[in-house]
Amino acid sequence: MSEGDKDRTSLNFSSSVRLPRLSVDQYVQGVRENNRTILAQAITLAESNSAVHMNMAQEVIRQLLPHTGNSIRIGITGVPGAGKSTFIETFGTMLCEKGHRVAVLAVDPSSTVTRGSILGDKTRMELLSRNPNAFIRPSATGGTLGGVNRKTRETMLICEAAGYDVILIETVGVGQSETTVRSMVDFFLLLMLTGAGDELQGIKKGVIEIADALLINKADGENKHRALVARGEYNRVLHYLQPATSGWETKAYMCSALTGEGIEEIWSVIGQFRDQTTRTGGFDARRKAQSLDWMHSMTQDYLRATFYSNPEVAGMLPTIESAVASGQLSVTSAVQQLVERFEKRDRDGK
Ligand SMILES: Nc1nc2c(ncn2[C@@H]2O[C@H](COP(=O)(O)OP(=O)(O)O)[C@@H](O)[C@H]2O)c(=O)[nH]1
Ligand SMILES: [Mg+2]
Repeated sequence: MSEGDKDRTSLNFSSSVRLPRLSVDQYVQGVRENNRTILAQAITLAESNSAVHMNMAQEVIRQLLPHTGNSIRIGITGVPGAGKSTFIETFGTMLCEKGHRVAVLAVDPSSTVTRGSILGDKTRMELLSRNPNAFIRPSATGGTLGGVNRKTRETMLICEAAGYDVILIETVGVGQSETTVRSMVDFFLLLMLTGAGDELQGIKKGVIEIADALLINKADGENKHRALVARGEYNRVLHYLQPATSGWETKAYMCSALTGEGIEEIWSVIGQFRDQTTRTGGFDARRKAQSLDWMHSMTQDYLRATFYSNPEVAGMLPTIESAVASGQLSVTSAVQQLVERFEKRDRDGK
């Protein structure tokens, strides 16, 4: 059995929804005391899709809420192989040595079966995963990105209530996951590689636009010179782009996750970011806007699900669809009919 398989087995076991019979108070107290077993169970509770668990989790989170928010939330993205896991190992270990408490979470909507890429990466986070000041949680299985989104946000809050003051959220660059992570963090870090000549390969332009820093990794050995050149090129490109955070200039930096060079620097850049945006009020304003966006997107998810799972709507949908497809019914009339049916059923008392 390989290391990765062992991880998978034990995590699958602990991730099953068989949970101990703890009361809400016991969850809250255990999390507040950073009892790691209870912390992990509280997250599992929040990740569960069972209605009973969800209700209980909401009460736990409600009670933890006054103790959340005291952290810097950092999103980390980059193409596979950019060195995200290696970076988190080096960066996280350094932060623990400085006395911080570091929680590592992952958003990976692609891995509904394997519980996330972080698992296979645990071997790359060997030091960090054994550090008593670090807590590593593989990505939630949510099915949809919306589900993963909710679970990751709630996991983040639970970790903050347990006293973790640096939250690192890793995401693989697939689909919308970068935008999702951007919407839940204070600082968004894009890890990059120097390609042989084509520096912009593999990275979607939109991702550069939502980053607060570009970090060219693997600036070691023969690659160091190329990294220097790339840093200059990116800085020129960035000069023409609107920064992701107003009042903050997005710049390119370089580091080696392997040797640790440049790792201190990026932490001090994040510190400057925090000081600067706190002074201008941008830090708190973004967090408030993120909470409101989250509320609205959860409301939309809820309404969409309620609408389409409504038996009356579901029943008439195929007919309406074919009428629209064949041009017999206008889209506006179709929507009107569907919504009327939905609302009528609502009025009739379900
Ligand atoms: N030379 C060098 N190799 C690195 C560095 N960071 C990561 N790597 C290597 O790059 C490969 C991919 O790293 P990994 O952390 O798994 O990337 P991820 O897919 O983004 O999580 C591994 O073989 C690492 O050892 C670095 O700073 N310098
Ligand atoms: Mg990785």
